[in-house]
Amino acid sequence: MKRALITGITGQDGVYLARFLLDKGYAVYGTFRRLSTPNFWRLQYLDIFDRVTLIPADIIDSSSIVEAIEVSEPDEIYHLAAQSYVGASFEQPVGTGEITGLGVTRLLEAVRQLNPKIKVYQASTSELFGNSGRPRQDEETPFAPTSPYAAAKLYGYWMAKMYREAYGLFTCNGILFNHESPVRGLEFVTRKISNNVAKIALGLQDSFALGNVEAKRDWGYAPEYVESMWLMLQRDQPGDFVVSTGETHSVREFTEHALRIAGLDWDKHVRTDPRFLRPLEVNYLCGDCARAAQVLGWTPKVRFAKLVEIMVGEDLRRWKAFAEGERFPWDAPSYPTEATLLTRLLNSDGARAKRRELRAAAKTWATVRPSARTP
Ligand code: NAP
Ligand code: G4F
Repeated sequence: MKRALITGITGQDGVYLARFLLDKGYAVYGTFRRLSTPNFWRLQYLDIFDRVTLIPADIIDSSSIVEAIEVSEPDEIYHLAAQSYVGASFEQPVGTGEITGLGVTRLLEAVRQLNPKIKVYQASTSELFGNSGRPRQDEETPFAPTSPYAAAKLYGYWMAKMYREAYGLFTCNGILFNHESPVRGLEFVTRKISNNVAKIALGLQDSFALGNVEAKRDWGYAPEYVESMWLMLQRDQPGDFVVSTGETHSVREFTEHALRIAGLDWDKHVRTDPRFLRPLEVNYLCGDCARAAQVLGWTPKVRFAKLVEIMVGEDLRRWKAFAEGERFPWDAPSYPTEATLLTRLLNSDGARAKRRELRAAAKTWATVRPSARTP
């Protein structure tokens, strides 16, 4: 039985990759950070919490990485742990460098010293390209990072490549474009939109605010993207691969489609607020994944419109189910804004009437949202 260690198993990609590897028959180990409040909701949501072995480790602490490798004895390591939010990297540039950048070197050094035969996947990103000016970005496009996050990831990218060339380690950089899902963090724009549209559709809120709605991204579906990580490590030769859909859409288009699904109108419900603008912006990303298609046999299946439908459908279902008394693993109740809304909703005098209203609204949504619960 093959053994895999996933750093950052509690994140979006971590849980989908863990499920994928379990289905392939792997023994899956994953690192988690000690937090004052545990953060295992995604593992529970996919119903795999009991099927993985969790090891406490912080990527800024070399000794804990060594321990994680010694305990798990992996054939493959998927290094996903990072401070992954670009916006926060402007507020915490040093911390982002420590975790997202130097963390890669800590991991590679541990592999080099403990067992250089372990294959390593490094979570690189389309943010490396910055504002390249090219209509499509591929493995040959020059890098031009425009955030502390992207600069830290560029350092990680080069270290992975350097350890491959200098020490013969099997390291692969997956240059993944944005990929989303119902377990995406609420701070990222796609989930922020799907969550707010769901609340508005169910009459719980009037409007919400966004930053730069003209920014364009190449958005894919996370459960598909984790397969490309595994495919990279199954080859005889290590390499670097762009993974993308080849389609680009603006934040405005994503929002418009989400509103359309719920029968809502932009002018009534969406504002822009300069508080959500970044000091520097990546305006346009669109990937060319021809190499991944040719060498790995990987191609995307879920396209833009379907992705928006999956995300809006699942957030609508969650708000409705919670209001009706169902309890399930979900991040929203941990956020003060959302928790306040939920508490008010459940405790108000008109709660019963509201629940009746929600049930009626939900019947309408049942006809427009995706039929299956598709996490
Ligand atoms: P995510 O949901 O933010 O997950 C990040 C993971 O890293 C979480 O498990 C988090 O743990 C962990 N982590 C953060 N700081 C850590 C530390 N100091 N020590 C140990 N673990 C730490 O990110 P994601 O979307 O799954 O992305 C996975 C990786 O791919 C990241 O490296 C990201 O930068 C990269 N990437 C993502 C995309 C995308 O579109 N999603 C695209 C390209 C590249 P907690 O749960 O405790 O916070
Ligand atoms: O959803 P975002 O925060 O993702 P971003 O910055 O593209 O980064 C994500 O994808 C990268 C791959 O390219 C990953 F490496 C990274 O870890 C992360 O997963 O923002 C997307 C776009 C940006 O242009 C942002 O300025 O949406 C714009 N935006 C407009 N209004 C907003 C908002 N972003 C957020 N988070 N919140 C807004 O209100």
